[in-house]
Amino acid sequence: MARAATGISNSGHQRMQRYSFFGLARHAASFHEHWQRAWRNPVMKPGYDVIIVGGGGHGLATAYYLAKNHGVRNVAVVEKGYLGGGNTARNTTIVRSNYLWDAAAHLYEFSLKLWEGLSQELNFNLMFSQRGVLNLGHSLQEMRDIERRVTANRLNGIDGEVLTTREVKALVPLINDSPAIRYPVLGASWQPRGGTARHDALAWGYARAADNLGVDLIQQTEVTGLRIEGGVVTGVETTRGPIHARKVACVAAGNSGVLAAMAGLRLPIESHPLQALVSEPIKPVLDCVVMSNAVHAYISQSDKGDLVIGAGIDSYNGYGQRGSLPVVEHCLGAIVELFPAFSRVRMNRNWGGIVDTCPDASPIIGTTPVEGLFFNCGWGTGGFKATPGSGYVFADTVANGRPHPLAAPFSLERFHTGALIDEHGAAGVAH
Ligand code: FAD
Ligand code: PYC
Repeated sequence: MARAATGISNSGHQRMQRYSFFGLARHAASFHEHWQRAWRNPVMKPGYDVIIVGGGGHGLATAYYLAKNHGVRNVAVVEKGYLGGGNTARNTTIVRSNYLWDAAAHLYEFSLKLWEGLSQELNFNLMFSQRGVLNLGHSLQEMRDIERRVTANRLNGIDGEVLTTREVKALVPLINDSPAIRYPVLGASWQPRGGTARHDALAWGYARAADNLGVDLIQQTEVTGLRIEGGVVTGVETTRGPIHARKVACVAAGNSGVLAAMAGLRLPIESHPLQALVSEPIKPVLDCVVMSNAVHAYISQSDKGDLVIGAGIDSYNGYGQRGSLPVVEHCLGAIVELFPAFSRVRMNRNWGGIVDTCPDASPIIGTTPVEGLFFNCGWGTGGFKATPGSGYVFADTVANGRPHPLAAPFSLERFHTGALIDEHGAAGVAH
């Protein structure tokens, strides 16, 4: 991480390096025995001020900022599986803020700024790496769209450049820059401050920090019903009994439609499978993120050496965390055309998540017609990068019972007023 961005002095860095060296050595010598729990395993109380449904990154971040920024500590995060085991564990870790419209650009940039100080704030190494993100253009129209988006980004103070084919080749020497391929690379947008982070670490960092502030993290407990009396939420039903709450905040990604139905609400959301793969580890060959909307494929290389590859969504709706082979075949065909050298790399694992997509490819954050019931969902294929910003603005929204200014454009109301925030272009690689 760039030292200037962390605000830590040289001597501070040296101290941290010494500390982490001795910390690593101590843990290595302990053979993973007698490690302390990173968070408590609390007994569920009969009631809380706020219940957060969903222990993914967004739910945990919301809990942390509720406790830290608003002093709301009588909070439970209720998770049906294990913390961070949903899309948070399944995503391909790309972080960027190069969205087209002002409302989205401001929200994602706010989140990126939080990322830049988050390892320090949470005292947890998120392996945040600002290695830069390329979005390739393969047609004249795509290049025009890229120019428009980069110009809009710069007007919003967000870093971005339009690169030529030659400049892309200089950044990514392995890329196929032949004009004769099916989707020739005509150029790209480049966001240098974009990059990757460790997805699990984000969940664990927020979980530990929220727990430290007194939040109860309740795992293996599914919310099966919402208690509503006279239009006001009063709690939830769970597989381990009812819990009373003054406010309920649903942050359940692909399962948001199911939760909304428990309150008699219908969200404009479709749940789709989204798949990704990792290869065997290979030597370092790719030091930035490469995404292509047109071919529905993207790739980066993890610190361990795996190629991390993602596909477009499967077009059918579903709640199974798996997709179909033709989507993966299409994605790998495109990757091999762009990177012929990778045709000999073997794939290790393939998995799917359930992504919650809105008609305008933007999230829903805010209040509902039920008093005390809030929803944060619809992040679709692109919510990992938004986790810090989403948690921050949603906590503010829940604490104050009205939308945070950055969240206001993302209310459910927009589907009545027509003030949609069409981000298909920026979200495009996977939608
Ligand atoms: P989740 O992590 O899914 O958390 C929701 C939690 O709610 C789950 O743990 C679930 O078990 C729980 N839950 C659901 N129903 C209930 C219930 N009834 N009771 C209790 N708990 C419940 N985004 C990016 O920005 N960059 C990327 O590179 C990227 N790549 C992706 C690649 C793939 C393959 C996938 C699937 C997604 C990708 N995303 C990416 C999107 C990103 O992963 C999600 O938008 C983000 O992780 C959503 O976080 P969350 O906390 O809202 O959801
Ligand atoms: O939103 O940047 C993104 C993304 C990349 C892959 C999936 N989503």
